[in-house]
Amino acid sequence: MTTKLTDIDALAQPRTDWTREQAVEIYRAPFNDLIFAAQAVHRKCHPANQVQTSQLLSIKTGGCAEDCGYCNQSAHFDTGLDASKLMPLDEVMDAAQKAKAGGATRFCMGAAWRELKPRDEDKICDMIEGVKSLGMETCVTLGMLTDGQAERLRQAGLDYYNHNLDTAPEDYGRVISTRTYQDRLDTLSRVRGAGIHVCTGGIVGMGEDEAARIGLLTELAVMEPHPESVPINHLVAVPGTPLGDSKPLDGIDFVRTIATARIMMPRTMVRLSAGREGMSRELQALCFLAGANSIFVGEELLTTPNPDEHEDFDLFNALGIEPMTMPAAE
Ligand code: SAM
Ligand code: DTB
Ligand code: SF4
Repeated sequence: MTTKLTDIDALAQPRTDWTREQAVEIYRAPFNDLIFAAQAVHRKCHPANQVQTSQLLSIKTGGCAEDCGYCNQSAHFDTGLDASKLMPLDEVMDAAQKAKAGGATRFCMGAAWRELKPRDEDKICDMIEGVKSLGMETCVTLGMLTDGQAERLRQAGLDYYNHNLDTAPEDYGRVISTRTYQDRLDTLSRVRGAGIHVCTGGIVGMGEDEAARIGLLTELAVMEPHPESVPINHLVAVPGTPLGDSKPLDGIDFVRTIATARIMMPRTMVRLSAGREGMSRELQALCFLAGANSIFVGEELLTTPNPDEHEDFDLFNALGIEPMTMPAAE
């Protein structure tokens, strides 16, 4: 390996020439060495005790044409979820105002779409403009984009576009059949080309093997430049989906995933995303120690539960963590 876990100054410099073998060495290092390095890199590149908070809103729920095996919003599976139409602007603004009052600095609007349709562009742009006017950072996740759409969103005031790689390329077909890995990469390059911050990550706990987790992290870490934001989701297993009875990932492996992401992408915001509802306070604390510095707040993610405000407030208090009040330096 060219970079040693003890050479923190070198690790703190972002590089995009990572190999899977190097990622394996990091991931499998003795736990104490791994966490010590991840925390040292973390505090070289980020405030040590601050965590950024984003709030999600599902602006269009269910009935999605894609067949992502983890998702209760796919029309391919019967999960009992009611599909809805695109939410009106006033309801979105209400939710954004509440999120801001609750302390969230970024508002992320998600739609259960395979792609953004031209007929919906104006409404989405109005939502972005509205949320931006509240002084919040804006993020959307709307599926695939075609040429020109990312530029329109940027002009409306979009700061971040979330579009996850989800897993390693060789594991993709096991989870999703209605689109390819390359489709995802193409949308991400349109987002990058339009000058929008890139938010892309994945899901663990889907029954993938260690190689797939490491493969995902390597795909993210060879992006030039690194994504500004990398959400690491733990699967929220929903009955009725193909992955609904997946066994949760071992907590130590989850923390290793976070720490490896932190070391391979030192300046990136690493978000401890879906799945916190099923995690102990101690596991979440280990994730922060391993370099996670962003979470989703609010009682709901898109359609599934998230810890309530008081639990997160108590956790931050217990750990001496402050929510970031200024937009994250990404
Ligand atoms: N339809 C768009 C798309 O897939 O890009 C945007 C919404 S989709 C719900 C956003 C992301 O949420 C997915 O890429 C996936 O990584 C994550 N996600 C969806 N269902 C999940 C679940 N049950 N557990 C964890 N993460 C999930
Ligand atoms: C991301 O990586 N995680 C968020 C956000 N991006 C859009 C979504 C998590 C969804 C969890 C399942 C649900 O609540 O529907
Ligand atoms: Fe549709 Fe997104 Fe769910 Fe896939 S993850 S089924 S694209 S809403």
